[in-house]
Amino acid sequence: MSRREPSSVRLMAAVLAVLVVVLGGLGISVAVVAGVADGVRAAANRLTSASAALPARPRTVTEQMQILTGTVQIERHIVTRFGQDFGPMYTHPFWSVHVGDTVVVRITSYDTGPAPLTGSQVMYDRVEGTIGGVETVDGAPVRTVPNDEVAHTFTVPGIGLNLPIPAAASGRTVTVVARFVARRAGTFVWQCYAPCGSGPTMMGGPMATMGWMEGKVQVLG
Ligand SMILES: [Cu+2]
Repeated sequence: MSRREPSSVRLMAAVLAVLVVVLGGLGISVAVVAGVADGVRAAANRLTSASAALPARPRTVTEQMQILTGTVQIERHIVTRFGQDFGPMYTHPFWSVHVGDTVVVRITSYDTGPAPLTGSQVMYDRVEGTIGGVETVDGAPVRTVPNDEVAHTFTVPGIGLNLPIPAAASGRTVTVVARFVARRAGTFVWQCYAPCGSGPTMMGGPMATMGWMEGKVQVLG
């Protein structure tokens, strides 16, 4: 008996040691498998949230505006907007795009009266900030519009975009089309820099009224 006890103790110790090693190994394996599973789940979550934040882009969007003048043309807007005869005015003065969008701006003007740029605003007869540095006027690409033919501008200083809009020929419309890429998120005021309004400087009335010769472009991130 005196020799048996130590040997059985040794045996039990050995069994215990084996059990500890096996169970320990199992534990590590379980932990490793759980860790890997967690990692895979986290990666999958990251992928899901990343793809949720990124709808199919880049995309091309078109924003259409009109420049209306006179009571007849703006009549349908008077009731819904300001209740007074107040032209000229841009339609669709507030619009939103996304960062990365290629934006096609299409402006059709009914205004036949030029409003030449004066003083420091003469520089707004140049096309700025568009793809290729051009706009088309009734389909013909141009980089500038002669100052004495400018009737309005569509200018977004915060984006560096400037589109001079020439006066339409009598009884006609003129259509300006340009493309730009929205690169920075934010809300940017646009305005017309041609003195097409009222008052001594022709910068009053619609020129000073949000929704007429000024509005906002929102670029969503
Ligand atoms: Cu104007």
